[in-house]
Amino acid sequence: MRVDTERLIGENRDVWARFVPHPYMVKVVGDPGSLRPWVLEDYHFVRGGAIRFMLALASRAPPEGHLDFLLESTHRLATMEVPIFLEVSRDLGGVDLGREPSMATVSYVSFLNHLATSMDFVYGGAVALFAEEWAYYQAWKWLSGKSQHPVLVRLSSHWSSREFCEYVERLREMVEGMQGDQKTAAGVFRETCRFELLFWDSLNGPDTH
Ligand code: MP5
Repeated sequence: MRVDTERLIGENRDVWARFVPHPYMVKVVGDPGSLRPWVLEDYHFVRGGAIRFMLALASRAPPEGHLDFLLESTHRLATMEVPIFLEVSRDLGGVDLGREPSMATVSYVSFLNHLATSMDFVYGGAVALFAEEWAYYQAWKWLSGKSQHPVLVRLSSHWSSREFCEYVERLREMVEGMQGDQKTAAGVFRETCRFELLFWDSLNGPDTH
């Protein structure tokens, strides 16, 4: 059976309502300096988590199918996104990226890595990758145009760009083009969305700095 991504998105309206826009994003628009905890957390998410997660997924992708796409996307993260964190950290007056991340970030990353290694390619990692990228696209698209602060413009122009949108749509096609079980996909999709919400909630919470 084909996985229906619109249905997955529609079933999680309660989650989107809580983070598009997320109260933390609203705070950031008013005070871009409050983005500092995000820089640390997302740097760890991407550097220590997403890159390895995508490599693990690529290692299980059928060679005639999505291998090249996943490898290119992983390369883009390592070469384009990691420098963004360094640049933004500097522009916000220096964020110590060596500090340990919150347990929300640590558990989100281990959830993704568990999926990539323990479930089969479709049901696990591909659905989760689509969910986290789709969620991020929505979050940053909301912010786009709401502030002229150079750091916010820099970040929203990356995660809500046309290129990023095309990448998310390509992930959607990848998920829809595979044979999958909608119920399992729905479980993975929902858990990923809830982790995404937890990530944003924790930026407002006591576990970060
Ligand atoms: C993404 C991210 C987007 N950077 N951080 C979180 C918490 N969720 C999603 O992923 P990518 O691979 O950086 O575009």
